[in-house]
Amino acid sequence: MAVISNKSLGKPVTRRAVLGFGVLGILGIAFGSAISDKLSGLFSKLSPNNPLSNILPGANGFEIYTVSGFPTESTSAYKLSVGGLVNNPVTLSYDDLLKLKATHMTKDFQCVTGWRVPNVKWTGVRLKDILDIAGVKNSARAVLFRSFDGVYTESLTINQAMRADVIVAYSMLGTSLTEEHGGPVRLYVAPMYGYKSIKWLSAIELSSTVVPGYWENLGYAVNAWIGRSNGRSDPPVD
Ligand SMILES: Nc1nc2c(c(=O)[nH]1)N[C@H]1C(S)=C(S)[C@@H](COP(=O)(O)O)O[C@H]1N2
Ligand SMILES: [Mo]
Repeated sequence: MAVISNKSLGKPVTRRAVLGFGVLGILGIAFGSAISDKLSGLFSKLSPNNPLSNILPGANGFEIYTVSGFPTESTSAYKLSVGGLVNNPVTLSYDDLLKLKATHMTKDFQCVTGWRVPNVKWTGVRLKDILDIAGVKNSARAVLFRSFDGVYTESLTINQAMRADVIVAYSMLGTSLTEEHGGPVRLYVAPMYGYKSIKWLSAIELSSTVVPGYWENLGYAVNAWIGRSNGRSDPPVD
């Protein structure tokens, strides 16, 4: 695969990523990275609810979203901590996740801004299986998720987290999760809008109350059921 040095990202990126970040990349080369960094910052503040976000189209119909750059972590360094109100706090490596029972799903991905990618192949471990390993205490009512981007967070109630269609995903679109889609590991919450599916997942914390996530603090619904929240009338998913 062609590797092109892209000034605006400050490191070599793959051709696929350059296609995704083409506009900012070209501006970065034409005007220097300072301006494209400012544009990146502007984009971050505007997404995901502004049409300008369309300047970063991804492959397969996805838009690539980030509020805090593109953090990198190798599969060998990757760690997922599970803590808070659990009986056995654990830290799982990427290999640990691969050894757990795999769940495969083919389901749509729907962003609250309106774009939808049908029939996406996902593979990962049911969140429920991971929570069962850690042993959720009776006092736990909610799950908080952190990203190793250091900024993005998400939340689910215990009941939502235990659903069979909520997975800790390491594969998407038929390949290992790419960096831009949140690799090595992201959450996939099939029945909810895309902002629930936190990328670059690093920590799962059980808590006594729901702690609203990044976009939820900015006004988006905490219970982000597709078609039943955020004032949209999309058909509900199964
Ligand atoms: N860490 C992190 N996760 C995130 C986001 C983000 O900005 N940062 N954006 C969310 C939103 S609004 C959507 S629609 C999806 C987009 O997933 P994609 O970038 O793989 O297309 O990621 C979600 N997870
Ligand atoms: Mo989104």
